[in-house]
Amino acid sequence: MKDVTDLHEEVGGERLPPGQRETTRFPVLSKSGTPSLDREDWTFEVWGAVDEELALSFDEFTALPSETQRQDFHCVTGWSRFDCEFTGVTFPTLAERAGVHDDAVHVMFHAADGYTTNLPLADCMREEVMFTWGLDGEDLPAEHGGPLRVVVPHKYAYKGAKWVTGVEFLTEPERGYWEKRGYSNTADPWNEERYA
Ligand SMILES: Nc1nc2c(c(=O)[nH]1)N[C@H]1C(S)=C(S)[C@@H](COP(=O)(O)O)O[C@H]1N2
Ligand SMILES: [Mo]
Repeated sequence: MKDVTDLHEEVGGERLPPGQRETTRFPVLSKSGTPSLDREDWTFEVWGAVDEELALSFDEFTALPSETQRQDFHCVTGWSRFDCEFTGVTFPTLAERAGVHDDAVHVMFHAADGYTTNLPLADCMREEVMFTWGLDGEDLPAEHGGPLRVVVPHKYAYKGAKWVTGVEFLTEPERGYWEKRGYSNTADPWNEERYA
């Protein structure tokens, strides 16, 4: 299994980012409760600055080349959960499938509860940015974003959309739900970029 729990070395930081405490629990943080989503009646869409707009069923999505990674998870409210095992498709794999245009610079993730979150394309084109449907060998629980969520272990967890149903490739930066409401747009845990 690919282990990316050492990515803090890239920024010269400790494994536990400053101001965080480690927990073995996995708290749930959602702006408005858990939407009930049926895998049989679920579509994942890719649109914007791409060669091929996609609309994939859950079976089609999970048939893309997938892998399991060991990752740490850092919540902006101050807890970190080490050694999560996430199974899914990496962002670069999905991007390659859609064919991203040269003028794309930014990405907006869209979720079934109306949540959005944004990242520069360069922050997404990393092998540890994943669309995941499995946690610790089980289906990803609904409260943690099942059927499918995003994980972005080099950022605070609000950059990872639970219940993700779409990705939009943008030619200009835009802000998502929390980024418009006072959370940091950049969200680097080792630099404690929590609030804007
Ligand atoms: N769709 C959606 N994704 C979301 C959220 C949300 O409210 N809706 N909350 C974000 C926030 S603020 C955090 S800290 C993490 C929490 O993930 P968890 O509930 O699995 O711990 O999900 C992020 N992704
Ligand atoms: Mo959060």
